[in-house]
Amino acid sequence: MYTTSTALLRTLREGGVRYAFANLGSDHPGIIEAYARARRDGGADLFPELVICPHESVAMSAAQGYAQVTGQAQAVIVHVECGTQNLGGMLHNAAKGRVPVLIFAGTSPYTQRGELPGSRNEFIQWIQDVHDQRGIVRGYTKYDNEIRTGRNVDQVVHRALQIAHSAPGGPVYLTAAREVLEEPLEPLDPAPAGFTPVAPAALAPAVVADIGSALAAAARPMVVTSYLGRDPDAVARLVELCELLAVPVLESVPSYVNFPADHPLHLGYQWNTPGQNPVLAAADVVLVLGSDVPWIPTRNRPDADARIFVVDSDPLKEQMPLWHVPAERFARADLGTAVAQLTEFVRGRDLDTAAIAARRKAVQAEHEERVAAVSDRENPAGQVITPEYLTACVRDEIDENTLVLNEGISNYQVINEHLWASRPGSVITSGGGSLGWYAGAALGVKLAQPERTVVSLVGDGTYLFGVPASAQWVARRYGLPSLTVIYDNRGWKSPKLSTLGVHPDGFAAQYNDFGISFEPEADLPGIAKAASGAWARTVSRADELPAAVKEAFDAVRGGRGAVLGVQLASA
Ligand SMILES: Cc1ncc(C[n+]2csc(CCOP(=O)(O)OP(=O)(O)O)c2C)c(N)n1
Ligand SMILES: [Mg+2]
Repeated sequence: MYTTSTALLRTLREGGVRYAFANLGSDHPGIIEAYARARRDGGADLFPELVICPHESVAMSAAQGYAQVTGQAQAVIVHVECGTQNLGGMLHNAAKGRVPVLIFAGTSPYTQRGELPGSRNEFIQWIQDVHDQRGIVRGYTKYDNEIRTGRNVDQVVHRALQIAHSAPGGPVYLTAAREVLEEPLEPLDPAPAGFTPVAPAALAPAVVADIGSALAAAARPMVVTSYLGRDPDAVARLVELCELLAVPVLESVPSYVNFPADHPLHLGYQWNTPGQNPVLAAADVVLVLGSDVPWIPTRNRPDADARIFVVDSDPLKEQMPLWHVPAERFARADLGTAVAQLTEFVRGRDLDTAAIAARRKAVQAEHEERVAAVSDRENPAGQVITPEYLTACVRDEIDENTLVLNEGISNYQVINEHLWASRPGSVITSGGGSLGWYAGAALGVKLAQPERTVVSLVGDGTYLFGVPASAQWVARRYGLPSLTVIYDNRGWKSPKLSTLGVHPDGFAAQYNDFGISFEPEADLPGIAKAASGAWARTVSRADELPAAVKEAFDAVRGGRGAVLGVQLASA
């Protein structure tokens, strides 16, 4: 028996989908049957491996995490419209982070009297019949379609993957009704010939000359980037360009490692940082290389006379209704390619080497000053654990094989500053704003790179948004241990900071009445212990911290999942 379900699964695997993160339902008998048949008769290795996820949000961020470290879309299989709704904010993250994921959902059967195999036979199939299932996700997907027959399922799936993988990447969504999934077929040839993603784009020669001449002639040039390091090879190219001209690099809201933190041209990090960045204010040429928020103009912006250039795979942020950077040129290009073109252009020019050498010296002095200030902040304040000290303790256990997932929220910037990450590809974030990504993402990256030690640094609220009971169960079931360190301020500090930003002297501030406290707190690591048998511990004293962090790393390196709750000052 070869059905549309068989063809769908074989096509996914041919298209590079190694795993299908799945949450099953009454729409999936064709798929479940195809797996069972293949496991009995042979051929299951021609399908994606099923990873059962008890919550869809975990499935979605697992697929995102896998694709963030490999570039390869995986599949998420969910149940009709309600499973689709449960993808929720994790779909937002993949869309905003421009990460390819293929989502497949069944639909309610479209016959109700047994006209076709798969026709309705359960009450829920009337209740789950909605007018526009694909519309639920359309604001967050690059492509959606319904598979209407098995005869061309290979074309529809390969087209969806081609679009998902083409820059800027993103999620795609396919549906099929039960009748279609049951349809018997002549076997297809599911090979993806002719469906490669769009090739990387280069800058037009006139744009290379324009930006290259501006950089070469600038007195105080700088680069601002958030996600150039999505392509780890682009980082070395950026280092080469910046070294050639002594251009410093500011990482604004970084979702990848974009420039080595230990490089003397590294200018530090900027998130919701209050106040004006002096280097940005003084810059005469600013090159924005892959950033959604290069600065926040109400707090911090370049000089009105600065010459600004934007190079991005998505230079106009077409999915954002309100966005503007006052640039003199916007160019769409692959960042690694564009940077290599600029380097080549600049190499062919007569450069003012004395001015460049002087700038290099000045930037290096600033860098050293900043490093010293950051390292001063790591000293613990008595027995109170500060986020700076905690991050330093974690950093001490990190080796070249460790991957950090940063979902530290009000501590995003502290984590960047004190991790001091210099290896491209060693730190990632969700790239979006829906909390709880770490829990599934840790599973996805561990599946993709089992040899790596995976560490999530998360807020206490974020820990819970990740549906840890579900994610931890998956971790044990599929042998995917990781370490989660909770920056536990027993509440949601960020909405408190947001309120203070708008109403610094309001009632909430006067009465310390923000409604954000989690006291009395749940046993957060205990949730993981119950779900997966993870190593679980909470610490609150600074002198206990280094040993606890080491024990947690030892547990995870020994193959056991671990959750360390670290009590900081209350939010
Ligand atoms: C899915 C989702 N719900 C709500 C929010 C709004 N939100 C932003 S930050 C935050 C608090 C997060 O708490 P925690 O992880 O403890 O970090 P903290 O702010 O305390 O550092 C909330 C609720 C969000 N971004 N995403
Ligand atoms: Mg918190």
